[in-house]
Amino acid sequence: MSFKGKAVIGSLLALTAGQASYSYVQKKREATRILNNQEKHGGKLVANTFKAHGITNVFTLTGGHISPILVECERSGINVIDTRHEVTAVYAADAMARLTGNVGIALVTSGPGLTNAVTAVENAHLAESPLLLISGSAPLVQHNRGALQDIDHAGLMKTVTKYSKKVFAVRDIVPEIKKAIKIALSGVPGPVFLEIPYDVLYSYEHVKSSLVPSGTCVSFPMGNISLWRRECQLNDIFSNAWTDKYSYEDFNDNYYAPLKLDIPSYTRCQFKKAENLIANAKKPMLVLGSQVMLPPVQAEELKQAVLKLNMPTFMSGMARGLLSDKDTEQTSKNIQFRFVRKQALKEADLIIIAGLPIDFRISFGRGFNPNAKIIAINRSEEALNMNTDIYWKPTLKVHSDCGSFLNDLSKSEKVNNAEFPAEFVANLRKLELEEKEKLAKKVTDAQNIESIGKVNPLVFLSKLNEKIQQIREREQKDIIVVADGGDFIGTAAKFIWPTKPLQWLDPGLFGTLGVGGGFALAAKLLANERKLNADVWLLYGDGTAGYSIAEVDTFVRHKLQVNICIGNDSCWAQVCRQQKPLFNGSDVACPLQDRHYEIVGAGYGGKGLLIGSCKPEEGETSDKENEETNFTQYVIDQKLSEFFEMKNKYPNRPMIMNVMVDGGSIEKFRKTAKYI
Ligand SMILES: Cc1ncc(C[n+]2csc(CCOP(=O)(O)OP(=O)(O)O)c2C)c(N)n1
Ligand SMILES: [Mg+2]
Repeated sequence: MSFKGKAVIGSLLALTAGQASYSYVQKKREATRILNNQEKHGGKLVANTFKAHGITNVFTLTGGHISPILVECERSGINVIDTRHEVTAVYAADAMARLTGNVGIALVTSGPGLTNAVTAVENAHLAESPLLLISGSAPLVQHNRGALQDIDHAGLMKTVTKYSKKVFAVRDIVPEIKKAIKIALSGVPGPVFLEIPYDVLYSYEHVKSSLVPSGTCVSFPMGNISLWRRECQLNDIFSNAWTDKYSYEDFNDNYYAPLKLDIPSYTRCQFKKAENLIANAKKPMLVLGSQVMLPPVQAEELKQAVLKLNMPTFMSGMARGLLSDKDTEQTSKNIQFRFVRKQALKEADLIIIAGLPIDFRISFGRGFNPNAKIIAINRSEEALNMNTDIYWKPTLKVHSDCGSFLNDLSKSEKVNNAEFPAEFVANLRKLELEEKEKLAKKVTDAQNIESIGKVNPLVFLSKLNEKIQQIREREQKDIIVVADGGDFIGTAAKFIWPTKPLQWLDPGLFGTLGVGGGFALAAKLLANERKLNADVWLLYGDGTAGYSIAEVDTFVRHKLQVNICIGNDSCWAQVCRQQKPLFNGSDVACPLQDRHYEIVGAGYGGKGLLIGSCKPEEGETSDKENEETNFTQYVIDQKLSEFFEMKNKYPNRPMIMNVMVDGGSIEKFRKTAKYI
């Protein structure tokens, strides 16, 4: 080798040695600093970041891997709400996000704690609900050494979230949470996931003493090398964890502050085009989906904007209740419609669809007037193009926050000066009233049918709605409804309708049974936190009740009155109704049995009431009185009064009303019912 070559190799070696010794000294120094901060731990950093992001409640089912977060959340005044199933914790975080516009938080333990939660995460994904799920995981220093629950959590969650990441060092905890929350709330909101290993969350002292052995029985040099590697790994996890650049104690430190969100906004050109389309329309209509409820525009501001736009308006998802009959009557702008969307879509010459993807909930765009101009507004570009190759063609696609666009449009002079001939609205109103009358007639007819032993569901639901209406008016109470089930729920949705925004919660696009316990939990907690005079009603199918009835225990422990009503037809009826005619009458896997859910609820500490008769089990005596009772409108009324008395007597206890309904009547009703 030439002298030059040797010189190059020599200097490279010297450089490497220099660097190695430099980093050795650095590591030594760092290690000393870590030793001086032995008790600090990642859980506190997590809690601080939550506080800085305005989080007041976190939902969980506990596990040793996440204890540091739970303890620090409680110490910093965040409500730690412990549930009976991880899926409930995530549903509750989802509902919290939908109701507050802020990110919802769920914390679960590693392995099965996380896998149990997956359904709820995908539910939030399809519902565009921003939540942050954090799970613990096996210690990094034990990775691939057979530790408990050592699976690839972040990999597992990739397809059901907007962002899924494993945190490898204490110094990354805060930046990763901030980034994840920003992603959850930006663009199209959705769930995000972080996996934080045990040794990133616990204190150095604990990790070192419990996980990093000081001796080895393997002989030199392998044993020593592996011990040295473990030490290095440990130092890496804690290196730069506690610097002077931020406060460990004070969550107001800028280090924890939220990042700026990225919200898509319309262009000037799109706005002008929309103004012109509205100005030239004769029969415009507005369809609102959940996205319109997202911040920054608040519900009240949006309501005023929609009233100003003054066109027939149809609300779905979280936008239900944005307008109520009362608002529209008071302003003499009778623009709220529920039952005639199909007819309106067929006849309108301008359809504005805001915040609703053109999916199955609006028949994929199949029924739109082919000659209508269409303005589609959505935060998702994908949604703006959905099914445009087959069923519909938008005239104007606006990739933007929907509330801001509608709000700004309502302030446009050109839009305000537009006048629409009254005929279109008048005709829709006539059809709407006809639909309402048809529904009322079905109830009247049902009242005349004898209901021995079982309760007629139409009569029951119209009575329940009457009672709810009275409470709204007499006691000035808000009523928040959570809907979880099949046909009984579909029927209930015809009768019970929210009169204010964010007062109706259902799973959304994923059609997930089981959301009830978690959704109701979040709704009641928030109502209490905001000191609202509000009742939460949880409407269940009997099959569906089985998924989350154990959460009655959670309601009891947290002193939350949720009013549960189970429409019990002893069947998975929605599936049965569709399966039987297609498969020669087969009802396989559909029948259930009469069950005393009111006793199950009471067993968990709630107060229960049975309405109608339940068949006795073998060897038990039958409930003669209930079996022979004719459940007329009057008897139903009495039973409901009994329920309301009990509810007033125990204001902090959950109530469970098990209503034994006549399934045949629901089946007949659903066959002829139209989609709301
Ligand atoms: C998690 C989940 N499992 C299964 C289904 C399929 N499914 C849709 S409706 C329904 C029946 C619901 O039965 P029930 O709660 O008793 O209400 P009903 O239709 O009888 O009123 C089922 C099983 C689903 N949507 N979600
Ligand atoms: Mg059922």
